[in-house]
Amino acid sequence: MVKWTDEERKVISSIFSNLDYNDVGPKALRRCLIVYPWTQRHFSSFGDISTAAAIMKNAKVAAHGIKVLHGLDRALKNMDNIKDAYTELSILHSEKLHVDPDNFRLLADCLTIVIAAKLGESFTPATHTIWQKFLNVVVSALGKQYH
Ligand code: HNI
Repeated sequence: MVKWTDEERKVISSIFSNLDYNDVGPKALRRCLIVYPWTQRHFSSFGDISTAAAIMKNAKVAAHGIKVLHGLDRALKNMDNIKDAYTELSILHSEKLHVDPDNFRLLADCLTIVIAAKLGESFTPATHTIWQKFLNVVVSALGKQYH
């Protein structure tokens, strides 16, 4: 089981309490789809995502970005058992959606970039280290049901 210090818990809670899901979620998913275009294959039912401009104004992409970001709430609420908290989502992404688990890291990195841009200097290397640990645990949990 992953151990968290009080400081780590504090920093992660503080990032979430200041998180504007409706802004950060869409920005992170758009960036992922544009920077790593192979991830677009999973979103063919979302309408026009054929160009960066189309992705930027696609309402379904924006809505899904918010949904995915809320997918991290379950990690925040289950800090001491993140692995089990993602069993269902891991099975969904593996068996139904067939998302390559390498892509979880790519989206996680896009999320970090968006959050870093928003927080500016307060996203210090120390904060980044803690945030990265949190995302690594989530990414690993999401990949757990792949076999
Ligand atoms: Ni993901 C659906 C969370 C990464 C493709 N995804 C979800 C849902 C959540 C979620 C929550 C909604 C499930 C439900 O309706 O029951 N996804 C997450 C999280 C991450 C992630 C927390 C990583 C941090 N998903 C990815 C990646 C891809 C992806 C990297 C593809 C590249 N996800 C999908 C697709 C769906 C999805 C596709 C279904 C979309 C739909 O509505 O048709």
